[in-house]
Amino acid sequence: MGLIIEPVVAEETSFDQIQLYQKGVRSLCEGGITKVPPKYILPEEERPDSGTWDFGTKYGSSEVDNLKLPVIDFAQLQGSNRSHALSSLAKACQDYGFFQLINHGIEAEVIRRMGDVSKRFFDLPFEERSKYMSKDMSSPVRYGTSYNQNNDKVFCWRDFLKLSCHPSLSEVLPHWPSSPVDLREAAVNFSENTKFLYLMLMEAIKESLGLDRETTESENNGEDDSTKFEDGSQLIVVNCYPSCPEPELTLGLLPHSDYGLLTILLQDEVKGLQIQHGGRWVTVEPLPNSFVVNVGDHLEIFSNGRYKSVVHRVLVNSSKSRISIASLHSLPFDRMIRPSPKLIDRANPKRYKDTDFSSFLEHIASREHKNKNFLESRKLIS
Ligand SMILES: O=C(O)CCC(=O)C(=O)O
Repeated sequence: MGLIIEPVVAEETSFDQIQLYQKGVRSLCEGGITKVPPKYILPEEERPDSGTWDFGTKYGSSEVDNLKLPVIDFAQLQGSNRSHALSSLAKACQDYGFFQLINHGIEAEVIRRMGDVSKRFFDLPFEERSKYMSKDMSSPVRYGTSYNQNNDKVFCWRDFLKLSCHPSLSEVLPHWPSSPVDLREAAVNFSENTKFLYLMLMEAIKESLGLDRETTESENNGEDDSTKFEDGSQLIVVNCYPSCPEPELTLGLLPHSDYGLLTILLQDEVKGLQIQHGGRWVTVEPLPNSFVVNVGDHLEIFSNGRYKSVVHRVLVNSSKSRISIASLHSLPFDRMIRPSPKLIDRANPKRYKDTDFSSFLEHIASREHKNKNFLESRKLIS
């Protein structure tokens, strides 16, 4: 028989219910629910159609809500049309902080297998998935729910599997889930392919900022700059957003920005991702065979504010569950990220304090990560 959770006021949430929420949204839904439990109900002003950001346009109700992001053709970026593609890339990073990447060169089979195995992972019984639950942020594998289930007052309608790719794939691989049996192979292929894409994109981004290899080498006291990108951190996050009986009351992910340099995101055909653009929330139209790429906080810092890390959130819906797979890239965890000296002058003074990954971890452990509050805390000029 399905488990019915009666609406209760938040402070009366019982221990059993807390235990249930900690197991994640999949488990909650498997019990059969017809209402969103109070733990997931956002205050009215934070709900998807609150009007705070969309000037009264109800989400999903109008064509204006759907956004065709700038499209960057990876093949052009690698070919004779590079300078034109670099200008489009610069414009996309400045004006949107997001773009869709087409002709990326990753084989369709690599993407299909990663999507398929991710779905099968979330279909496993809770007992199998729960083997990978951990509170340790530096664990090579973490299964969990919401954004940070140790801190979040209101829970997000999302479960996740996080696969760290560090310090090396061979070291982390034995810790990754052994079921489904093909998960490790599919995720290794996916991570290697997205890492290559990231390295190529960072080369292009540096060039678009006027930073050639010699400039960045001299900034690093002669150390080859490419090593700091090649040895950089990579985290694969598989997000699962089950269908939700009352999607207008909750969110799959609250408004946030990403911490790293670049995020390369694979979304399935179900809409859900929204970004802040032109003072309102707009839905990113899924584009077949593409990746959504976005600027993270570290790239906003590195570019001294020229490229924008844009706040985004995820809507859920009542009929379809959605899966997205994000590959988050940054410098090695022990490296400082700072504005490139070449991008600082009298007209553009240094805008951010130097920062590293541990300061981000301290930040999210001590408060809710909302909007761009980490980047705000690093600002020298408001
Ligand atoms: O699911 C999505 O479309 C976005 C995911 C996201 O924002 C994240 O993983 O940080």
